[in-house]
Amino acid sequence: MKFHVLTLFPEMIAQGLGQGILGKAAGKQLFTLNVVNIRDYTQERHGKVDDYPYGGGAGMLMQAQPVYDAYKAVAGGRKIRTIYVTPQGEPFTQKKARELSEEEELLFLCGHYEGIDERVLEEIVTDSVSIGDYVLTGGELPAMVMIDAIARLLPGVLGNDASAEEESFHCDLLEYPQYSRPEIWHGKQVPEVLLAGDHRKTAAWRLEQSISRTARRRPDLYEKYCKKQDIIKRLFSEKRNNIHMMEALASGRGEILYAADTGTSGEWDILVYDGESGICMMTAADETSGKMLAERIPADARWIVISQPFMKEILEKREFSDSGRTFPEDRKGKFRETALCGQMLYTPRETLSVRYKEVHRLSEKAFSYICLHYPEKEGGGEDYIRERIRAGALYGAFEEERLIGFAGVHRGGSLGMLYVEESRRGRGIGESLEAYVVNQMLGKGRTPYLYVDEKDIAMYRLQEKLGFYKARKNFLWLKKVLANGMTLC
Ligand code: 9D3
Repeated sequence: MKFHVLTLFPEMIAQGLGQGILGKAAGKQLFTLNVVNIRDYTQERHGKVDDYPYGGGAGMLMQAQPVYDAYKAVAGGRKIRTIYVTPQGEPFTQKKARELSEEEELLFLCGHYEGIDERVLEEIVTDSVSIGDYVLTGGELPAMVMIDAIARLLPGVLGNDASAEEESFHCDLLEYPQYSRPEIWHGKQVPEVLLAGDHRKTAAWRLEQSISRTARRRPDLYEKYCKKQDIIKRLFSEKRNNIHMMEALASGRGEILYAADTGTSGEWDILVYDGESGICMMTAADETSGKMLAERIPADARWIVISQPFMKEILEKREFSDSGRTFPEDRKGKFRETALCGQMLYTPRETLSVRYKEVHRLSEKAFSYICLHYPEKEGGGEDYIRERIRAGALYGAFEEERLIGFAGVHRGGSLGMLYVEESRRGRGIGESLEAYVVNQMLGKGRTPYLYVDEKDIAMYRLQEKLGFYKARKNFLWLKKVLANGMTLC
């Protein structure tokens, strides 16, 4: 990633981002930082870059010419995602940070005085972003805040362990209080439950603390959390059919885009979207509801999972718009059927025994091996595999240090990507790989579930042997295909 910053105070940016974790990451070339002094591009004699606003009013404005020339010096003829940091921008969020972290190059424009001449903003700015509702003296700190939040998402900046940790983070609630030695400080005792070493009781206490803290300090988040929990509870009555939505919501990745109990057929209208994986999940009470839900599918959805045949007709007939970030030239797409699957889940809380001992989390050394053997039809390509390795979501079976098979967790939360070399099959290695992944999921408080090709009887048998149960319904996966034939994961 390349960050460019246009500013009147270049030392501030270089100083602020040159320390600590980000300083170290820049030293390792995980990103580059190019700070440009707008004043270097003024055409006025005394380095002047500001003037009075037409129409009057307090203060000065930055003029268009120096800002534009500084921009041109960086961008040349290219089009760069250009973020104007301004109190009038959209709020900066973790979601925005994630979105911007996928760009190759970002340019931040820091305002000063009362702002910048609107005409230059119209020509160069792609996003206007604020860091919150309070008044600062300039855009330098906000730019640094945003670069910090984006850079820590780049591969290698925090290291593999930290990103693996992220998957278990309960993002709807605030974190619980933590304690370290000594056991008593200023007469205050560390809570008893944390000293007893009972993993389950500790987890329950922490969750309770998170909930009460969130209720007290962030009523807005607490309300969202309660709404989610209520829907998870209702989905529970048909757990096998609904586990994909329940897991998306419980893990914090899924958002409820629509939920209503129409109460006639026993089915409700639910639309859940996991923006991290681009997967949309839904059930509709009837065709009328189905059409209404189809209207609400986000433009950046890449996949849709359905379990009602009538939804297929509705979805395949429609044209969907695309957010256009990746293929700006062609913004229309249609959803096309890819695979019909059984959905299976593992409900016991007990971990499985892993008979084959040489199973470990994979590193990037395994990348080319996985690319070679991962079935293309499951879809994703090399970028997806690299992302999964970096997320710590892929595990391998080894024989004398040599990789002979793998399994993992998809971005949407389902288990999969199972492969064992032909010459090593029939020895329970696949079973052990899966058991290992199941145990990892259980350790994070997740319910393991997966999709099996509807016709793959042998795979059903293997899953049943491990303790998985199949949902009554079959699940159809649809993938967005754009007008120019491109697909994306
Ligand atoms: C008199 C109008 N002011 C707006 C409330 C003008 C003004 C105040 C502060 C213009 C610029 C600034 C400096 N702030 C930023 O550039 C800024 C900012 C902020 O102040 N708060 C939150 N996010 C941001 S992003 C850039």
